[in-house]
Amino acid sequence: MLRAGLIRKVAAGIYTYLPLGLRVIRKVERIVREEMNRAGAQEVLMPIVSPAELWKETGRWDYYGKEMFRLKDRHERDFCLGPTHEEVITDLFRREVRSYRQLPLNFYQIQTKFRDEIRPRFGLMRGREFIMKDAYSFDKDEAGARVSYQKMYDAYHRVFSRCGLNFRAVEADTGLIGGTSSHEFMVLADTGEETIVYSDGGSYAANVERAEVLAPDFDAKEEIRPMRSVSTPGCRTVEEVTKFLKVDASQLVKTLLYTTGSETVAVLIRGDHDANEIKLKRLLGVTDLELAGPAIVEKVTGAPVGFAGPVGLNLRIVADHAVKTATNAVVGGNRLDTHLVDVNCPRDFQVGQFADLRNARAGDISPRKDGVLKTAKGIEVGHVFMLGTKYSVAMNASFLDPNGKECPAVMGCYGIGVGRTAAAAIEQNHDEKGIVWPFPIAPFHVHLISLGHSVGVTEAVSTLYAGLEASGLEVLWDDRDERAGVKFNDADLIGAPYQVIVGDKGLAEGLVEVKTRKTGVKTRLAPAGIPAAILAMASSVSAAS
Ligand code: 9G3
Repeated sequence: MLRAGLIRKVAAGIYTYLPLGLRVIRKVERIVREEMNRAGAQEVLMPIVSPAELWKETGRWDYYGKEMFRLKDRHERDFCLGPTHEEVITDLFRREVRSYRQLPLNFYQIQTKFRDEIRPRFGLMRGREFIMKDAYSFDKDEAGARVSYQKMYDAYHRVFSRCGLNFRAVEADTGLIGGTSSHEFMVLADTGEETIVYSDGGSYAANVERAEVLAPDFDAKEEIRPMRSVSTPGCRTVEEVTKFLKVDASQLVKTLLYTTGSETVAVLIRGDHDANEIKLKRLLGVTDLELAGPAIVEKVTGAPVGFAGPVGLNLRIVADHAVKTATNAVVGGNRLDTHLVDVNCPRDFQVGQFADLRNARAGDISPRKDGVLKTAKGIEVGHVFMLGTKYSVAMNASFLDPNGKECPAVMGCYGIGVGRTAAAAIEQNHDEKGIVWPFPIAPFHVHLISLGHSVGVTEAVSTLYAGLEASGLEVLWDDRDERAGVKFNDADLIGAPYQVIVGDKGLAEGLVEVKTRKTGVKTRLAPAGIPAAILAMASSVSAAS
């Protein structure tokens, strides 16, 4: 995006959209706007500066830290640059809506947000100032909210299909925003920050943060051996212990100590599995959770980090389901350079609660029993949330139901990262030469290259330009006094779906060259037929996708 002249950095995570970049952004916005309108949502535009008072009503003014960009006006009143607009839209609702007759409602805006991310990176992929389409629905009950949610879910499928993207809707965690359920829309790309798991049967897909893992069924074939203490000098990590004791990581049970702000909890996870802190937060009912530091580990286990174990540990112990079936396992001995082997639950240690506490991984049984799971990387470009009444209750945004009873609106919220969608399209559509724009969001459809400035070429080019534009194709004519090679490279970099190259040699035969950027295929055609030829090629591609 920098080399092709789409954006320019102004500060960390803050960018100017240059003409070419803005054309792409506007195309994504138009598709989003059309699909929001088609789904019955009404466009509004809220201010980027929002008053602290509203955020104090929901407790989020105090909950959020440095990520919220706070500022004061000349009267020293507190404001923030809106990182999202649940509070502002709910305030509008409570002022304007009185009766169930006015419901359902869905308001959306395409507007700039600011989140003072600790490490903005990868340009528009994770910026601090960014354009988001955010929508908020209000219904009289859960059933209505589910209808509003489904309308947005379907609209999001149309948006990302129309952008020419290969994406997947996956079950996702609702995170800090609260609410009952959510889906993320992931553009599949190996450079994606998110990990999704999906079943090869095709009916299950989830962000690994959310992906369910079925409890393994118990098959203790192995005879139980008596527990023994063994010396494991300097063996702290799974790798070191498995190598020293010549056992497989699945034979180990890791004891992870977490502090929740109110207690220290021991979490048992099989050695070859990864703990899922989002599942753990949900089980413990906390929002703040972190691994205990060495001092706490030493205090509660009597041993340094690396030797913690459940046997004789006087702490609340929760464990992942897979620990239940671990037989003759290896655990930390709660003493320096010591591990215990042939440890069995519940003979040698008791677990307060078994739960799904690990990350799903490739090869796991699909929770929908439709095959096994695979994993892929993705870029989150959209997120839809069933919010429920968290904000309407906090801000007393209610309506009178048919019996005149005051009821809190049941809400949903829905977001699309407009700039991130454009960046994700490039992640999914590029080659070593540059961008290969999907036709619907390409800054221009045709890159017209004139070789030299002969009268023949100049006339042919202006005729072609007019003909292409008249057929609805947007044309970028490279009329620079540059060598052919430079023009070809820049055309490949900018990535318009089709290139039309006009030179004296071809014109001598009454032909002009058309190159398809995606395939590199070149065809030589008579100029008059080129607009129709390109339209035909474009529609065959979109029909195929
Ligand atoms: C904040 C800050 C950062 C935030 C939020 C609040 C993320 C926050 C989640 C959402 C949920 C949905 C409507 C559009 C779609 C997403 N980062 N979120 O609420 F104060 Cl500093 O924004 N909102």
